[in-house]
Amino acid sequence: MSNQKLFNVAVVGITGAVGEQIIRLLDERNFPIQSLKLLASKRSAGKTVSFKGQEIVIEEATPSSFEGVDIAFFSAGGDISKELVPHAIKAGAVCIDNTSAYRMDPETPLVVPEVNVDMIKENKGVIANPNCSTIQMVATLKPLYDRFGISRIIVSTYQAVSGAGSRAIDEMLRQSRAVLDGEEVTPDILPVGSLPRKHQIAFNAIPQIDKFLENGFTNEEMKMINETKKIMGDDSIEVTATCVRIPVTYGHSESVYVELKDDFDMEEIRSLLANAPGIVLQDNPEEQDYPLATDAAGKIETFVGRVRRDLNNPRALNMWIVSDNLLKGAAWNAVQIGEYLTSGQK
Ligand code: NAP
Ligand code: 3JM
Repeated sequence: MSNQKLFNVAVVGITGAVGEQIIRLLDERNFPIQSLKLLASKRSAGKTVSFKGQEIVIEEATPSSFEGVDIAFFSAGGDISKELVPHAIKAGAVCIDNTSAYRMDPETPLVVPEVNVDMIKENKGVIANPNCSTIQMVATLKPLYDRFGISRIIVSTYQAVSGAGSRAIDEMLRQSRAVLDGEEVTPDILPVGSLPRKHQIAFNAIPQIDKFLENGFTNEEMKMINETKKIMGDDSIEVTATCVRIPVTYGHSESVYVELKDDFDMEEIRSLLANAPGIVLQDNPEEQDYPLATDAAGKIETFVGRVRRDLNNPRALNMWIVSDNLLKGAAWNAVQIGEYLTSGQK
């Protein structure tokens, strides 16, 4: 008999693409659960989800859902987090929020455990999980930052449709079948569910993720820019991003150009990446071996390859970073934070 303390856990957004992965990881990792409350919208209330051989009935998430809850995972969109996180905190829960609602709040730690695990203990009831594209990039660049410093990052992303939720996965599959069958395609969700203009994702690349801001960048691009500085704790890093949706189901890929502050040799760069926690160096061009979304899907690690010195700037590198956006990019990073809380390492 283990005498590990057990926790009352709630998951808000359990029927979603992220929520589904959170519960799978809680099961696989044997998260120390005393009781598990599964929450979603009114639409899902009454449906059941099986967890460790038990059928758990989904309840509607309301302000009074959090009585007795110790740890609450939120992935039901920013508005739900803004509404319900304060109630969960009041009820005594620590919230791990997957949405952008609290990420840039100066009082809220924004945590990637491989980068800034110490920030977890600074929480005042909510810990924010960064954007998926940011997480895999900062986790990979952290050892290079610590050793050489980083002055600039230029990133272009190739993002999977699952990042836009389960309905976007269905839409890509439906459109792909329609194109192959020579039928007309009627876009319904992408690029942004809440905006009226839609574009075909099947056999296409859409240079818009989230809405446009006045500066010409999209909100997703600004998340990468602002969150990278906050997580690294360094506002001096110059970051620019172009975020693109492509017809891949799971796994975001990123082409990253990074300027370091000091001279480096490639052997040391490779060794730093190969030994970084949570990172797999997969870089054997002679065997045409490099990270692929199809290989990274379903894995919790982040994969980096195509690592090469820039031809114009000898202090800069180019690389290709791939990770499962629903795992390290969302559910795994959140459950990892939960594991720090439950292990008392906070
Ligand atoms: P999704 O597949 O569309 O699922 C949305 C979930 O939210 C469903 O469980 C849905 O429940 C629930 N929901 C919707 N309205 C609700 C309401 N009024 N009250 C309670 N629950 C409600 O989306 P997803 O991809 O899982 O993403 C969910 C959220 O997680 C996103 O909106 C985003 O904020 C965040 N996210 C974060 C990352 C990251 O990188 N950290 C990545 C992806 C997403 P019903 O089935 O009952 O409608
Ligand atoms: C990924 O409805 C919403 O507020 C969710 C929008 C969203 C986000 C977000 O801003 O929280 C969809 C997909 C994210 C994210 O991780 O930033």
